[in-house]
Amino acid sequence: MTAFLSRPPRPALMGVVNVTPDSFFDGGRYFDPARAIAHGAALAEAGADIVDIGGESTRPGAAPVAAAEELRRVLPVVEGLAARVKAPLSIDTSKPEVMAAAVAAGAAMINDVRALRAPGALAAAARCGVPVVLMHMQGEPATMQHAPRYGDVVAEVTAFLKARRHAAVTAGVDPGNIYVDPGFGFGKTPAHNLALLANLKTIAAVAPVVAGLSNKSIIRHILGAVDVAALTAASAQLAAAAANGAAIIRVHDVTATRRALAVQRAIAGVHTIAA
Ligand code: HH2
Repeated sequence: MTAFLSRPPRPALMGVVNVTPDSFFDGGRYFDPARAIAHGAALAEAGADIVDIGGESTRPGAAPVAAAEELRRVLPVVEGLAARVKAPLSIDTSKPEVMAAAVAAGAAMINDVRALRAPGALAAAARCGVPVVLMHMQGEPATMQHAPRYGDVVAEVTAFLKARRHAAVTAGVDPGNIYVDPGFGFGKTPAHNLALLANLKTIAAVAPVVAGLSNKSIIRHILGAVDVAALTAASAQLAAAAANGAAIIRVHDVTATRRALAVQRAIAGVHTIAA
């Protein structure tokens, strides 16, 4: 893990702030900059090690957002949070101009669901000189859930991430600054998601792993229709499962996830069972 994170005795928690009208879980709730800043500050207060700010929804079916609009959404929030919280900020974007402007405004990490495949993104990330998350996605958000197909999902996602890591290093990104993410729910069926979750350690051989499972459809597939409280509890449990292989866990509810991780750590700390 790079020096920009003081390493906690557990996977680092990345709290999510979606400055969008249409995100699948919290769409519209933090579209107003003041509310987004207050939410990011609350996540940091609750123990988020990183606060991830995004201005374009990537939920299945989401429409693309123009760079000018994305900048208008995220820059005031990056500036406001940089002045207010100590936790490093990450910018969730695929656009080189948003990466550059957000880092200039105080973001300390780039989180790209397209793994720097947009024209100019590799060079922009290299110039920014901050840690980068490279995520796997099959297809594009508008259509990615129509018919995801893989021969061997774990092998194919791992090979993609290895290739994108190589491309990033070739473009000048510091190898120690690279994280990879299998992209749960991004062009994957529930079976694909579970196979990736069960094999996170294979992916961790490429680079430290970021895992985002919070409130994704995998949970509804396992549990059926559930209310928000059950969704939050299940999200925290899935995040704790991902902790077995992930360096960073991306979550909407930092407090619930910290509790689930504390239970997991307590269990892991018991080495012998009294007869
Ligand atoms: N998932 C989402 C967005 N960004 N970044 C990484 N590295 N990993 C993820 O799994 C990931 C991500 C989608 O979730 P959310 O931000 O809640 O929704 P939306 O894209 O609709 O804003």
